[in-house]
Amino acid sequence: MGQQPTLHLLNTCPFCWKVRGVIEHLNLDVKHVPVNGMRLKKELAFAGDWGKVPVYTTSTGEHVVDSTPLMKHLDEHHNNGQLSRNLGDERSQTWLNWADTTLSKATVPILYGSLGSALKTTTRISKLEAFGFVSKRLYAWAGFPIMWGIIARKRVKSDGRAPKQLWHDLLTEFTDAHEGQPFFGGEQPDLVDFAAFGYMRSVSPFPQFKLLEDHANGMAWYNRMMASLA
Ligand SMILES: N[C@@H](CCC(=O)N[C@@H](CS)C(=O)NCC(=O)O)C(=O)O
Repeated sequence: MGQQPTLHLLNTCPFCWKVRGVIEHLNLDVKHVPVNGMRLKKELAFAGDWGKVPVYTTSTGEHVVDSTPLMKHLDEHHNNGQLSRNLGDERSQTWLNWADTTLSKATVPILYGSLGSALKTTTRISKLEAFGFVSKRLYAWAGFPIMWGIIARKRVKSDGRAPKQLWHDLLTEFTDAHEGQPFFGGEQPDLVDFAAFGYMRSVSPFPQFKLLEDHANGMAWYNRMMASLA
């Protein structure tokens, strides 16, 4: 039996949302442990020098890191690899890679792409995460110009599209790749669906999610994914 498995996470981390989707879909009994984003290295030192969330600790005390391998691990150990059933195909490998490289880069511009949205985002994060009293305020107010100025504007500029347009284009590309099926994986979702779903869902605690809500096919798929959770 051993100990209850744990998932060390940041509540707003997109990579954590990927894993959380699989945990909920499989209805696994996993304890969520939110960590303080300002003390990640220290709080995650128990798992070696990876220093990033998510970190999953199995019932036997083994640590598994890196969201995509971690999703596969959960699927293999608790679901007979059903979600990974298509990963032998080139199509699935291509789109899994697309989610982890292209779609993953779209979350920062939508959350921090303008000064107003950056402030909304850091304020919201400071409420959702397990910060200490001082670091909470520091993050909300010092974090937003940093995220806006340095990171997001660079990304928005290098793409050229407004963050909303970028998301709409990506959702169109992705849902077109479903080839008329309800999910990328066909009748049922697979690991590629859960990777993409995690990135999109990580925007859901923020007001900017409404910018994605008028993508009809994207939202229809998103709602089917929500309905697939236990
Ligand atoms: N490839 C990793 C990336 C994880 C990652 O970058 N997590 C962020 C939080 S969203 C983090 O912990 N960053 C801390 C750092 O890089 O020092 C995964 O997919 O799990």
